[in-house]
Amino acid sequence: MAAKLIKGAEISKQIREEIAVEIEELKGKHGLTPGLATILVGDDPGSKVYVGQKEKACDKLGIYSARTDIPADTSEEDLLGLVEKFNNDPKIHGILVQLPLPKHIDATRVIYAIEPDKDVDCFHPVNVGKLMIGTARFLPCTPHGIMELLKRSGTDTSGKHVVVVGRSNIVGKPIANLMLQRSPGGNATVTLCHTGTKDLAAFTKMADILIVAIGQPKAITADMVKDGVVVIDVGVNRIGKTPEGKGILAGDVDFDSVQEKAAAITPVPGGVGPMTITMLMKNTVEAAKATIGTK
Ligand code: L34
Repeated sequence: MAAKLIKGAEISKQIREEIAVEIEELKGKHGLTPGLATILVGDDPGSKVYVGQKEKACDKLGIYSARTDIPADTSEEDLLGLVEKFNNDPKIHGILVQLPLPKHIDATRVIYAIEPDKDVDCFHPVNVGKLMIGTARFLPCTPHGIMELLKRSGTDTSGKHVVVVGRSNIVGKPIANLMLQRSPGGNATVTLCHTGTKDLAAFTKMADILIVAIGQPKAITADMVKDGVVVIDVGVNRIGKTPEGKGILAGDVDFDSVQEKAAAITPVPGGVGPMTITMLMKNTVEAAKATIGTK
């Protein structure tokens, strides 16, 4: 039986409509326009696409967007200076430095430099710590998007076995944490697998909900999952080009075979990706709201 598709693009649209109402209210009642600064270092093709999508989403929603593109050989000091400028700019409520950064720049140092109240990615250790103890204002965009996909597709997580594959700071670690919080959308039993895991399939086969974020095209195949699993595929891998020069994308999950066994699955593209952008918009609005009454 073919799986139900969890359509991130559609769910995303719905959430953006809700965000648009909030923005209207902020502008009308408080004269406040949320502002997002995006910084893109270098010219990684994926990063360019994603930052472009972020800028476009801001424009459509009426969020002020300040995009800064700087060359790959920019020094760490110059990038830190730019972050500091936006930390002090009252028009900017959210700051996003697109990752990955060039090798000569210490990404940790850059993340530490972002004012935590403007850290709409939720990458700063203060915000990561708050996330762990369940008191965060922002949730990281991709994990937050996954939570909303599960919620809005009617997937209950409480008491389920969630298996996460991939231990990145940006997806795997935070989503595992969110899934085990004693709160709606969480309360799951969580297993976190990674490159050190022996017999990965033994774990993925146990999953009621399988979340994969490893950046390896079609790595999870049908023989690695059980019937009725709900699959969230976070991977966006560029695996080639059509004769017309359009990029071909594949997830971390072998969609064609796995969808035969799954109860529900996210497609790539049009699954988790658009949700990441949408939750960034949401966090930017939250960051703007938090400044009301503090000036
Ligand atoms: N600082 N760096 C920072 N914050 C982030 O939240 C990100 N990420 C990840 C990479 N670096 C980051 C993103 O924005 C990944 N990511 C992201 C965002 C959007 C999409 C994919 C990854 C997305 O919209 N993907 C589309 C396909 C777009 C295409 O044609 O390439 C999709 O439908 O999946």
